[in-house]
Amino acid sequence: MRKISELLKPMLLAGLFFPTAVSAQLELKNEIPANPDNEPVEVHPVPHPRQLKWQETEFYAFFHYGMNTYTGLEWGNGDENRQRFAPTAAPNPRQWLEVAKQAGMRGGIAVVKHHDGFCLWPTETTEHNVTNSGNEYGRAVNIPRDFADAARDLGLKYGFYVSPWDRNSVHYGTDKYVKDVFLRQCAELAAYGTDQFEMWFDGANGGSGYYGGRNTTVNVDRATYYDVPNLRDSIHKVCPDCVMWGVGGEARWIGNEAGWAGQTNWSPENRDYSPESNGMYGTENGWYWLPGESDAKATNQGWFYHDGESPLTSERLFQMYLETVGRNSTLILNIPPNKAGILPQASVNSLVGMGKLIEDRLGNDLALKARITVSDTRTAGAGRNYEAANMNDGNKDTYWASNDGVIENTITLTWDNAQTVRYVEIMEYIAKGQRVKKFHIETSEDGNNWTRRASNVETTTVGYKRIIPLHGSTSDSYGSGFKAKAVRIVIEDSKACPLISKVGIY
Ligand code: FUL
Repeated sequence: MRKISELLKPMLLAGLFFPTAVSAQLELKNEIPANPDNEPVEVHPVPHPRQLKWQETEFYAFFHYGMNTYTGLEWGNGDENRQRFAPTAAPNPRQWLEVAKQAGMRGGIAVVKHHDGFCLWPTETTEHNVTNSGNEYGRAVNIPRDFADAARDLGLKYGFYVSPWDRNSVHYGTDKYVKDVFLRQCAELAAYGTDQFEMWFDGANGGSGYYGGRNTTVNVDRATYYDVPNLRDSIHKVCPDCVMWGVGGEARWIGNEAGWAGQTNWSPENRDYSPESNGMYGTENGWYWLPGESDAKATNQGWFYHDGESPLTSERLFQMYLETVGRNSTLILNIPPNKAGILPQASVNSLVGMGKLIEDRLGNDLALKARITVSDTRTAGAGRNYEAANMNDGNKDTYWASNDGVIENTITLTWDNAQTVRYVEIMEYIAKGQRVKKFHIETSEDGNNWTRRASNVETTTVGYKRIIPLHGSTSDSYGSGFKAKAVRIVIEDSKACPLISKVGIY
């Protein structure tokens, strides 16, 4: 390889540079950026602020409702007679969201167009919409409007599922479909509220369909066909906090529809990952922030309502919660509205039961009345400290940190009297990147002798939130608990000094 000086020589001889300019350019600046708060440096990649807000939604509902509710299909072909959309009563998205709230959810996403292309709002992009449906109830439907209004009223986040694949549109597969149908539909939906938290674009893209009578198969390259960069930019201009899921590239599919994430689950990921094999786990040294979302059904049949379906038990749903929200993923749990456009009572009971389990089991944080001590505390800065007490102050913006280079750490919570403990919750301050690689948990009945708990669990990553059932099982997680005067979290390995914003003990 030629030395730089040799490369520069001809230029200097040609009089292109003055020697002083060259030396000024080559001189390495040794400036240390001001850091009056002694803040730890980020471990890249880090989340965009909208991804952070999205992550905090944690647990939200999915509502598959539409033409399929009346045809009994899961994937309509696109040739369904519009008259078949005929609700037996006025659909009531407010009831959907009230149940979601009682289940402990913080938001919901409504399907407003599935692969059959039938739109649940009066769109200008296609005739295949509610205004041409079979009865008065149907013609009055405007799910995005009513869903957004109800969500705001109930203090919940909301968003819409709009299928990029459209088996009805004669234009599907052409540029015209993307510009005049799909992007315009997304823009129409964005107009229902600038405070949307997520737009959902499913992965099923292209194949056979009606396509306006063409009755053919249309295949597209989903990576390029939908003009995603343009879509993302235009939606973000109006809905700055709206995470574009799936083809939007801001949150990843967890890779199964069974309601579980890997015990080891990194939010960093690479662009070329395989969702089916790696979605559950992420990639430790992945290049960009692509957090996992787990979509799962709360009922035993399809995504849409089917006669004869029944809900999963509240216990099973609680297990899903532990295996998703408790493993650094969000959970989007599907509850199908029925032909009357409401959630059936059996689903309501199961969901409300789930909410009660979450509240009963994870609602009384014993850490709030514990003393917290740590093996090392980062030196405070002018305007910020990194004290252990930041982990049980109820403030997500404060965190405990150790000094740079101090990777192994212990966090100990102690009570005067023994408590019965079953779950430990740990949250990293992920705004500065996901760090923890290995930890374990111990309890002590007398405050002196320690026993390792959940030793069968992969206590590797933490991420935004990790919940560990101390007896090691998520399927029968409650049990009788352990008597403990103290609980100790031992951090064994981390990409850099760990930053923990919360420890909860239940
Ligand atoms: C998939 C779709 O094909 C299913 O019908 C369902 O909507 C699911 C949540 O996403 O991609």
